[in-house]
Amino acid sequence: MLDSGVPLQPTTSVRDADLANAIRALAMDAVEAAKSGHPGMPMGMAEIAVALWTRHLRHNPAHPHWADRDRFMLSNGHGSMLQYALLHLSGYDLPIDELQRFRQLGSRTPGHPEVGVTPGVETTTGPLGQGLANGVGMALAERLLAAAFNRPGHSIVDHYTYVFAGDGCMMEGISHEACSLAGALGLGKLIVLYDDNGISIDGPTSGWFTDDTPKRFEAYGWHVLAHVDGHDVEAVAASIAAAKADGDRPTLICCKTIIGKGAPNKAGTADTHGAALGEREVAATRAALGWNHPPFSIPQSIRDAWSAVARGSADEQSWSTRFARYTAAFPDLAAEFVRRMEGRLPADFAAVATQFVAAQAQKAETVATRKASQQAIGAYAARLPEMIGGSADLTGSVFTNWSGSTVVTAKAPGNYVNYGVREFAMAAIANGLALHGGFIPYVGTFLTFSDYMRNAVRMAALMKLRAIYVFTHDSIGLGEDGPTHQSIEHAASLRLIPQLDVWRPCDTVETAVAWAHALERSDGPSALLFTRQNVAFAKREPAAAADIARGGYVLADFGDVRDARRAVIIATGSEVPLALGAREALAQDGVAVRVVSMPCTAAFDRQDAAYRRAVLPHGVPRLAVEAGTTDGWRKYVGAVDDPTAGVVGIDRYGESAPAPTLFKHFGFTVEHVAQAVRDLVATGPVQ
Ligand SMILES: Cc1ncc(C[n+]2csc(CCOP(=O)(O)OP(=O)(O)O)c2C)c(N)n1
Ligand SMILES: [Mg+2]
Repeated sequence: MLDSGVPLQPTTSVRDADLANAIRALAMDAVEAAKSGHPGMPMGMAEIAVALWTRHLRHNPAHPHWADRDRFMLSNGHGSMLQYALLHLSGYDLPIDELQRFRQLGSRTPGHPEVGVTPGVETTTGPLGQGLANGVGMALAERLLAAAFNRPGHSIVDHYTYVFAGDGCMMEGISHEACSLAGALGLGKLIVLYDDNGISIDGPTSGWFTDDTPKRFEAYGWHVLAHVDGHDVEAVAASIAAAKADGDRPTLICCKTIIGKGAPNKAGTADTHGAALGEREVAATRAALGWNHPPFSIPQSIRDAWSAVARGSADEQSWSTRFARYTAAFPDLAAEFVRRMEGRLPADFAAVATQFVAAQAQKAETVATRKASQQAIGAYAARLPEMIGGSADLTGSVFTNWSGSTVVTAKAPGNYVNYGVREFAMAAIANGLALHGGFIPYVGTFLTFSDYMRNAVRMAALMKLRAIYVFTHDSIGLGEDGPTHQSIEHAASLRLIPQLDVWRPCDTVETAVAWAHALERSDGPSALLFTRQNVAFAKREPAAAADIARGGYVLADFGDVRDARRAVIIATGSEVPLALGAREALAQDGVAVRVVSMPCTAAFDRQDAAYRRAVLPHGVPRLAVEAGTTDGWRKYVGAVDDPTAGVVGIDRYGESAPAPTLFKHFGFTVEHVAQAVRDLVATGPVQ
């Protein structure tokens, strides 16, 4: 294995018990200081943490972003003090005063671990089960990156992914989705340590969680090490060694533990789960453990034994030496590896995108926007090997594949994942792929099933990950499948997620721009909403095309209508052609209409006030048209009691019928839109 030669086993006389008790003390004292937090899990997993962090984990506290470090994730994120204690003790830039400010405003020790806030935290956890799914994504990333970059005699990608998980993670459905896929893909370098303490918030889990977890994971095709004593450091360390020896299957190590171990009166009870132990129990715990040090005071000998600084630096150095040899042998590959890990697009990508957008404008094709999306994927993925696609068993409908797609299997690498019908895990695995580095994940399903993925989408936004969601069949326009499949509130509700860009493009050109924007963006995820049905190509001037990326722009202006009263129609996606049609119809009546296409409200909101004012002038009646809930559009058109503000939308569920019938039924016709404008203009003040 990739060994620097520095022994992992601590050579000092400090006992494992002292190492574990240092975690216990920091956890209970920090929770006590905050009067808030979860001491039970860190106290119960302390020996497991000692086994992993002092015997196996390869990481460099001085350089948390070293590319080939092992990844560690705390899926049971409520035990955040365990991770903060480990980071502090092993030598990360997380001084003791940060632990003293646990859970306080502006500290680097937030309530649950957050990537980007605390050095060494690899993913944001807290919503149970998702860290586990992130781990599946990380292990998949390692596998695929190794296949792409390693060469005989040159192993530059070769690390493990370790996950701590609790009963809550195992109960959550996403653990089934993610671990089932991990088994099918044979992710042998994924090692999960399960904190099997039989306790969750409501008490002993025997009343509501009686699965045979080892058998469950064996059925997934995992390597399972059952009945390990989670308080025996040697036993856990040996299990991890056995897990590493099985390269073909992910491993679950079921560690029997006692929650809150060390607390004489509360250990083994749910009382330790999520509340400070209290002064008396803390004192009793100190006495029981023989831990006679004041709060936040760790003896130097124990600090020295915990420190991973020398070992980590040596490990990274040994990797750097190997990477230097690799660079000499394969300079282009090495540069590409660095580029991908830094998340930089190739220098010519902007030109590729500009050219593709221009070509789509030239072709002026009328297609379904899901088809336009597939064309964009083909154009961009050909230049971006970091794009890793996939869908939740709807590839033939959502068109997330392209001519260069090769499917990932247990035996072969590729750039396309058949996630199966597992939307939530798909999104959380995508987060893991993005977090690992080296990949831009994009995943697809029907827009209405975005609800299944929602919290992972939210986590991607919170973590500012470059993940891309292809959500097709975006309205009643999908037709006969009916209301279960027809999105009504989904576009509006996705737009509520901060840092998520939601695009609903109207044609091939807007689709090409939306995709480019999603790929170029490095500070958050993007949801791309596409139609099942064809949408007429919208001709536009080059100046208008240049403004698409601003999220909202003038597609067709007021024009020359004699004696005109004026109105603005804002539309998105498949409703843009209706707006254009209404504009023509209204010109006959002496109403001059500007059509504003608004594919991305978030991007529009980021424009300066002058631009926004220029696109949506004050004092002109406004109508928004979108086949979805109306509330969100009030922000752009005006309040419900404003007679010059209107929305043509749908505030009820859809119906089963052919799409043209439904559009008519719900008022999405040129005539109805035109009439809505006439009503606004008639009731509005004379301009
Ligand atoms: C998705 C989700 N639902 C609910 C919670 C609230 N919650 C936090 S911890 C917990 C119980 C977890 O039990 P377990 O994993 O066994 O943790 P332990 O008490 O053993 O530390 C719950 C319900 C959450 N964090 N995430
Ligand atoms: Mg538990």
